[in-house]
Formats: sequence, C-alpha cells, structure tokens
Amino acid sequence: MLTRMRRGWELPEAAATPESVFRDRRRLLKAAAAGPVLLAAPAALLGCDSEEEIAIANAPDPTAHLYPVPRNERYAIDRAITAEEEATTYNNYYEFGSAKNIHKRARKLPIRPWTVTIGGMVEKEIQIGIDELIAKMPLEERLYRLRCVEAWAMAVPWSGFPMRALVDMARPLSGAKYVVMASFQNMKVAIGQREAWYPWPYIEGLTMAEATNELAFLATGIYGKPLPKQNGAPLRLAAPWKYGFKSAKGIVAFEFTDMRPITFWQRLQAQEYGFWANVNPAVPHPRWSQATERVLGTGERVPTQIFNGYGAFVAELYRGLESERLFV
Ligand SMILES: Nc1nc2c(c(=O)[nH]1)N[C@H]1C(S)=C(S)[C@@H](COP(=O)(O)O)O[C@H]1N2
Ligand SMILES: [Mo]
Repeated sequence: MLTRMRRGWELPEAAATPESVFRDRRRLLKAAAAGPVLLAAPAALLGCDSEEEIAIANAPDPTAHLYPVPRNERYAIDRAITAEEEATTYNNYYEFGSAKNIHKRARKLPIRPWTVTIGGMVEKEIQIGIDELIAKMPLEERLYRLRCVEAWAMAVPWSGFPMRALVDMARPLSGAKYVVMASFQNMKVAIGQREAWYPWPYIEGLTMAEATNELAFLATGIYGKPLPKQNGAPLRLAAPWKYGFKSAKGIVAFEFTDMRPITFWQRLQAQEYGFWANVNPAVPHPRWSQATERVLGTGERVPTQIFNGYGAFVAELYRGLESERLFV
C-alpha cells in the first residue's frame, strides 16, 4: 500500500533489491565468515541470524495440538481456497517492511510470552496470556474471503473465535462505542518500526456493533495450524467485509472507548484510508479503481462485490450512517 508520504530516498517496491540478491550477499558473507580474519566476528555484524534469532524462529507453537478445529459451515465461500504457499508468502505487514516477502523476517518475532490487555471502558481491566486466552475461547474454522485495498484478494480457512466472545469476557461499560486494537511494538525485530514517519503502533478499530457482529473473527490459526507470524500470530482480526488493512495483526491490546480512534493508515493518509473502509466496487480509491480484484495464486481478475460479498451479514450496520465515508 503505497502512500504519498514516501520519502525521496525510499525506493518504490519494484525497484527494491530482489530477494535473490540478498541471498547471494548472504552466501558471500557466509563464505567470508569461514576465512580466518572474520572467524571471530559476531553474527550480527555479518548480517547472519544469531543463535537466539534461530531459536525464536524455530520455537514450537505451544497451541499446535489444538488444530485443526471444526469448521463452521455457515461461512461458505464462492471461490477456491488460496494455496497456503501464496497466503503465507505474499503479505502486508509494515512492521517488517513494505515489501510483500516479509515472511522470513517475521519469523524472528518472539510471540511467547504474549500478554493481551483488555482495558479502557470495561468493568475491570484484564491482562491475560495468549495461551490462557485461546484456551478460554470457543475455537472454530471459517472460510473467509480477504480483499486488500490494493485490489488483490484471497480466500483462506482461518481458525479462531468470534470477537463477540472476547467482548463478552471484557464486560464493557454501556458507554463504550468502539473497540480499538493495537499491535505489538518491538523495534529490535520489526525493522519497519525504526521508520519514524510511521505512527507506530499499528492501530485499528471497530464500532461495538461491528465488533459484536457475527462475522468479526479473531484468528489464531490458518490452514488448520497455528498462525504463522507473517499472517499475524498469535492473534489477528479477520473482518472480511472491510479492506484488509482493518484486520490488525499481532494484537496486544483491546481498548474500549467512546471516542472514534484515528487509525494507523488514517494518520498516514486519511483521504485514502478511512475509519470505515467497507469494500465497495463502485467507490474507487483516489488512485485506482476498486471494481475488480486480482485473485492471489491464479492471477485471475474477478468483479469485486459490495461488502466483499458479506452484505447479508453487515449491510444493516450502516443504515443511517450514509453521511459517513463508509467505503474509503
Ligand atoms: N499490524 C499490522 N496489521 C496488518 C497490516 C500491517 O501492516 N500491520 N497490514 C494489513 C493489510 S494492508 C492487509 S491486506 C492484511 C494482510 O493480511 P495477510 O498478510 O494475512 O494476507 O493485514 C493487515 N493487518
Ligand atoms: Mo491491504
């Protein structure tokens, strides 16, 4: 998702160093490391992974035994499931950079321990470890479509639980109008967070009506396994009727509030990425059409659907809000 905030020294994605060049560089460095002069140089200086990084990347997921979970057939889709290889190697996760191939880098993120804070306008703030949270929640699998604002789309089997279950656990006060989600901060590993012109942390939000709509889903797994880090482990939102950027990854906090948040992308470019961001083929992005979408894997172009095909579930949430920019 390119923005007009791009600085002069920042390369457009197509001009960025292709991964093969990085690989070659790494091979060269490894060869050099075998030489006597560099033998004692610390791994970090050589651009190699440290033992700690390798251990984090290979750590087994403590929830692996929970999957697969039973599929809820209520949420059927009208297209083929995207190949796992595609959905797990073509990602948007700006914490790790603005390219699509961040999956290797994301593996260095430590995701245990992982504490989720549920606070703001609630009866009592809750801090809960992710494994305890997952154990409390009713896990199921759902096939959902995902439509990125950049006009690519996929269809994947998420595992997780209805956001409604988390809201019920949170016991929000009656005055709460929104749920704000915040993603993790870890500048050491998430090199995108060193780019100070981004308003970290990644912030997203839903109205209470949206968050308690049956479609709002908190994903902990995908393809019958725990979520890979590049897809937002250990906890990410899946709000399939909205553009993908609404579905925050790597969530560490839910805050109930009576004030509409200014989200990460809104802060960067409010004209292009709004609070509502409901999918609508008839409302173009200021710089491109939203009429069709490219299907990940096949490259096929298909017509985009209003609310990404989920109007029957959510259209009524927006009655009376027609004066808002519901589709940006
Ligand atoms: N924290 C965080 N969440 C994020 C993003 C991000 O950059 N950071 N990108 C969003 C965008 S633009 C999209 S399209 C989806 C992509 O999810 P996927 O990589 O699992 O397909 O994640 C969303 N969630
Ligand atoms: Mo996106």
